[in-house]
Amino acid sequence: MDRSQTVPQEFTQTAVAEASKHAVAPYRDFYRSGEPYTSLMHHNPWLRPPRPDETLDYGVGRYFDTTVAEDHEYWKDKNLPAPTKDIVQLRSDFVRWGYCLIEDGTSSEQTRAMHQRVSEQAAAERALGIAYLQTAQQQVWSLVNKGAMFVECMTHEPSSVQAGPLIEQLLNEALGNSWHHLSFISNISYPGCHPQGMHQDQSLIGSLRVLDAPILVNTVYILQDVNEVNGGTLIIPGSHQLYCEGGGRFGKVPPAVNLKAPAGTIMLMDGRVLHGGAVNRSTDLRYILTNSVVRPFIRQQELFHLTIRPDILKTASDKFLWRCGFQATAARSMVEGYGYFGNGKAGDPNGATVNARIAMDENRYEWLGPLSMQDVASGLSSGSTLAKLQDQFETHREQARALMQQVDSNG
Ligand SMILES: O=C(O)CCC(=O)C(=O)O
Ligand SMILES: [Fe+2]
Repeated sequence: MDRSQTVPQEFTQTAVAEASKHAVAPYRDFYRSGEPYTSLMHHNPWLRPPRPDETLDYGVGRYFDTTVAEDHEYWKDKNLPAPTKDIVQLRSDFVRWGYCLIEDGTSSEQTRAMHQRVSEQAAAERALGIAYLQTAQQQVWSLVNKGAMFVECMTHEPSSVQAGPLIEQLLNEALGNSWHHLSFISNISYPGCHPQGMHQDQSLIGSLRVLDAPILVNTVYILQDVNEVNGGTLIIPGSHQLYCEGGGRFGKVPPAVNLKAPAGTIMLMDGRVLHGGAVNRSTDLRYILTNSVVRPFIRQQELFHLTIRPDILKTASDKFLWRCGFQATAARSMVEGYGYFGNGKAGDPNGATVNARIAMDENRYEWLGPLSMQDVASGLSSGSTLAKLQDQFETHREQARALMQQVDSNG
């Protein structure tokens, strides 16, 4: 860096800050707007979430002080979604109410196995002092590494989730045929926990408005009967449509209900519907699993590229790898350029970045850094991992090689 030259005054931090103080910057204002929560809280002050140190008030109309639809004055005659296996009904519930309930989505044996696995895992994480726990709930992250059944759920194998094919159909319809896993975790409400604030699961887009279709769908595995006592998820049915009608902002919204559903139900939830973890007034822990899936341009909540255990990756199916973000194209997820020729399809070796991750796991990945023609002459760079990956997996290198020669002979 040449320090002898002075930087033009207009580029200095003070000058830039001064010139931006009263700037007309509509995009900045838009990103700072806090929408859609600003309008939501403005029109519905009863939705204010409790502070972590707050004692929860009942009988004063707070959002968490509610009950199941069948006992709710406002909701009882509105024909809200009930668990069903009928795909026609599920599809229509999902569009109208923003969620649908798949009856026996997991068999009783599958539900029992998941419930047992996750309760054991959660207890062990608490006992080790490594659990993630807030006033609202405990969350067990990276289920992908914590039981073979969870890996199977991520590709919807009927051996672990019997409604798998139906779930995939509905996810494909809601998100387009390609989607990624955002995260797969367990949410555990404990006796005396606080409610979560009401939220949209696709809040990761900030104030950007998504009105045509969801960009996230949450697949919620219900592992025990849930209701108003033990923390059946709070939902404002149809709120995704209110959000759309308001052009991505909220006016007044109707009250929340507690979800009532038997163990084994799987709820699919539009990423725009308002919902949140409820209080648990029982004496037992309430376990659900949440597997959010998203349009594939979205950055994942769990960084699967780094999270997934090496032994799982080595034997993973192409479908699993695709959904976890290991299939690169020129538009996304390349490693040092490897993936540029990927066609985006599952199993295409040109975009199979898992090969880079395996090399890293085996401690044999060598990154390219700044290169000079001296490095070329000394053969230093030819042994880079990129060169090996290209040789082994890029089936389109021939044309690239011919073009490289052409560029340099013209030069
Ligand atoms: O625990 C629940 O019932 C809902 C959890 C939830 O909505 C979330 O963590 O985003
Ligand atoms: Fe949520």
